Amino acid sequence: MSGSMNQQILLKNRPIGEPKESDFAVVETAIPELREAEILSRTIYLSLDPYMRGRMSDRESYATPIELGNVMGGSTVSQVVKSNHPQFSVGEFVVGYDGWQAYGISKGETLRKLDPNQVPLSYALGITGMPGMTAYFALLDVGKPKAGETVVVSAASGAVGSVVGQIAKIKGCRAVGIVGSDEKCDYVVNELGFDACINRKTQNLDSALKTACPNGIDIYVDHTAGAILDAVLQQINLKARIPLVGLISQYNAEKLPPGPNLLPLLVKRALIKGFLVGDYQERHAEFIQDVSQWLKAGKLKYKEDVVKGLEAAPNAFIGLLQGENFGKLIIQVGDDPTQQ
Ligand code: NAP
Ligand code: FER
Repeated sequence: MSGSMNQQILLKNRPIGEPKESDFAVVETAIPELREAEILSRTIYLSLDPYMRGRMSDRESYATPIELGNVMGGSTVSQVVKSNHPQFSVGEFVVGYDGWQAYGISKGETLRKLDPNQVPLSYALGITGMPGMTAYFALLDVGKPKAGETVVVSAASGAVGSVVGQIAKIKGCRAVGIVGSDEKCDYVVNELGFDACINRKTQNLDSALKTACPNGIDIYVDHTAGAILDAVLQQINLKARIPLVGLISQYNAEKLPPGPNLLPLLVKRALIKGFLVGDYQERHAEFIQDVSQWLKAGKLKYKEDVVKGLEAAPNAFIGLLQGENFGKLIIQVGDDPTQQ
């Protein structure tokens, strides 16, 4: 293959908002001579995935940005056309990370062989690849579905969402998709077997979710953040689980919308969990025993902000919400005979 030409797509500019064609450059380059232990493979399929938008930007993220002028990265299914590597032979099919180019050279560490007799080769970029694995673990390991529960997923006809909903059905759950067209809705329900689907562009999310999830929402696999997450949160059930998998509604955003930036939660795999003290009634004795002991031993300090007179209560309360209290705010309404 030496002497042949490669076609590559480079990142030319960092896109502002939606990427434009002019942010990329298509170039022809000579394929370099293969060195020892290297493999030259011809790209058959290139995966395009939402995360690539993040790599085009130099905003701080979980992934390092692609440098301007470099070939765009991406997962590929390829066929080996030349090999100086003992473990890879010409003609073999591999999945790797050769990027947006017609030929890739690698040392084999990033390549995994594919058996074309199992499933179509391209599946390695989808249902049996990274997106399928995302769906599987986000739903099963984080979502922990139980039969009878309701699972909602956004981008439901896509690479990850379609698998989430179908695994939810396999686990005996009610699966509800959210998508961006009637055609996708029809596919999700009639081909994939979801129980219901909502068109996020034409339907009112709040009322459509109420209708589609009569028993509330137990698991929401979030691919979008933004307005969809907001609407889903209004209808989550007690002890619902929300794997935060993607924030695609913000990937093109130049400025983040008002409200919390959820990306650090995803990047740090942090967990936000609702809490109600009432759930711990049965462990009251445990609490009292420890805290009393720590107070007696001087291990706990405690400060009160005592405001005198019931009539001062409204103002004190107003002040509480403005941070004017310093310590636990108490209104002393009458005498305490135990104190002088
Ligand atoms: P996909 O669903 O095949 O394609 C993206 C879909 O997102 C679009 O078809 C569109 O579907 C929806 N979308 C686009 N812009 C949107 C917006 N502004 N608001 C709401 N929805 C919008 O892509 P995928 O590969 O399966 O990825 C889905 C999500 O999973 C992405 O957020 C991705 O970043 C994330 N992901 C995360 C991990 C991880 O490890 N955390 C791994 C893989 C994927 P509709 O128009 O039908 O809504
Ligand atoms: C995505 C694909 C992959 C994404 C994140 C990843 C938030 C992260 C993968 C990893 O680092 O394991 O679309 O969006």
